[in-house]
Amino acid sequence: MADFRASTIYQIYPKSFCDSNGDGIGDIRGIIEKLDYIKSLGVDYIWSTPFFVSPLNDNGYDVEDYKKINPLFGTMKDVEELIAKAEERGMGLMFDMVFNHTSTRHEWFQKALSGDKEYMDYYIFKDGDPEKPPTNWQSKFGGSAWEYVTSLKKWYLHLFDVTQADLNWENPKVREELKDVIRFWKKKGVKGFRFDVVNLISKPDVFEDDTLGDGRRFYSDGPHIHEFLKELVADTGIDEMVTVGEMSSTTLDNCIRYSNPDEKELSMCFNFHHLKVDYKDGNKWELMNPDYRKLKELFETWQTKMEQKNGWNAVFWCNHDQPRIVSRMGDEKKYWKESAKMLATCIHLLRGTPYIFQGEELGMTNAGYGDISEYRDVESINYYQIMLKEGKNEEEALEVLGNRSRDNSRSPMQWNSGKYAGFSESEPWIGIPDNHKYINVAAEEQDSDSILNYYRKLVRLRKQYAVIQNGTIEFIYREQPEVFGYKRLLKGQELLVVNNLTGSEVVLQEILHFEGYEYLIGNYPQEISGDTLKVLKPYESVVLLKRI
Ligand code: TEU
Ligand code: CA
Repeated sequence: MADFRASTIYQIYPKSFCDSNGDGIGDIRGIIEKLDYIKSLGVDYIWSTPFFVSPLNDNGYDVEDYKKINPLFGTMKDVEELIAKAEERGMGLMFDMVFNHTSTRHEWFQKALSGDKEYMDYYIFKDGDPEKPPTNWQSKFGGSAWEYVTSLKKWYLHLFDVTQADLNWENPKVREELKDVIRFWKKKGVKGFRFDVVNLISKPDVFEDDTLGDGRRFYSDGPHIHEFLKELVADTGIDEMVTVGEMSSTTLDNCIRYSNPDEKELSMCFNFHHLKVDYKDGNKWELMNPDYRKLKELFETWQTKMEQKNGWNAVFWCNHDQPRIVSRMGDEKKYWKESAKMLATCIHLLRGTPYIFQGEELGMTNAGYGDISEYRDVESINYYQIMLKEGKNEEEALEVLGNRSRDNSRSPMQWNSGKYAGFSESEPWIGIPDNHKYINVAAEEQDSDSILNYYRKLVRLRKQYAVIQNGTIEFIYREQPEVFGYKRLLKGQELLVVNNLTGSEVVLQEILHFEGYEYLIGNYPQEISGDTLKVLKPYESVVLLKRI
């Protein structure tokens, strides 16, 4: 399998990718049907979000059985075929391991509920007064992070939905159970793993109220996190496999340790700081325009420090929890193509492993649902009610969801301009935006200048040029917020990447000199004459290479 430093990874959300049996819900045979399309993108690995047995309260991130396939998505045979057929095409499967919590339907939790002490210790149960939760910690989906069980006269911790009970990683039996899950899928031929909110698994020895926040400072990058990761990786022998940890509210120092090869923990990390630069006062549910200065500072810090300390970033704009980037930081209308290509250029030439979330390569936009009845996501439905309680009216709350809801990325993949966008023969579980009539694979295949074909070029460049894979990075135009520029350097090669983050022309504070450089890629017809550049067009990207 390809080295992750030269690789690009494609993320699939099975429920919304392709429906093979006409029930309006995407499935595993649907992924198998589209393997040639995925291969045509040039990607090396496919990360699929969970399709294990689950009541789907959080679309599979509430796992009831880690070793069984949810019949809604298919069978174990389908999964084995998917792994084999992907491998035939030189692609590896990365499975999503949700090890911070299980569904409360999981047999372990059911046994705990029946009062079985051994299994109660698989979770975090606390005595306490039924009127007062053990701490003031908040669930990330809103409300208290504690649920009282009358029959046990105890509270249990759930950092996410009430049906997602946090596991007690202090318990070696729990750690053994989860290692077994890894060994099970490794034997099935899975080539890598994504670990869900894995930096939240180590809870503090003492559970106390958070007088400053919602409790996350007590359990994010917790006391034994590096020990637990080292043990998990060593005991399951996955050090050579491609692994990525989703790190919620994490720190740079911890992510350097998580991804530095000497630490023998993970290959790389997802951090989300760059996706909070449009959160007003850090609040996801308060809208503001992206703070480009902050965005650039974050990228520069995480890129240069990870380089200095030999850590490795996963670089991405989109996933199944984030709104669509072209809607968020680009332009859905006049400069839709240019802005989508510019945003891709910004991250695909950085130092790190790029991730493409299904539909991002088409420039898919936020779904634009107009009524709360069109939303499906537990977090969005909860916060709609919370926003109304906090005084927003329905229109205001819907506007926030229209920009922030996770459902914006969960609308069905748009394969063609058909009634259900080629996703299914019947009405999908969630709505499809009208713009699927022109934003779809079939249309963009025909257009050599499409966003789809631009993504293919970017993926190819990373394979072709060692400077993109392993070059050092140096940021330029640091003082000009609307210009996102950097150089990648490796003996013999120098790459110059300049992007205009805005929809207006930008005069470069320093003229860009590039004599001896060749034009590599850009999102406007190549009109660069001479060897200087003074003005960038709206959302323009220019990438130049010099062989030194
Ligand atoms: O997401 C973790 C996570 O932190 C997200 O919930 C994110 O912060 C939030 O959606 C942004 O508002 C992971 C999975 O990616 C997500 O789909 C699951 O819901 C969550 O964990 C619980 O498993
Ligand atoms: Ca289906």
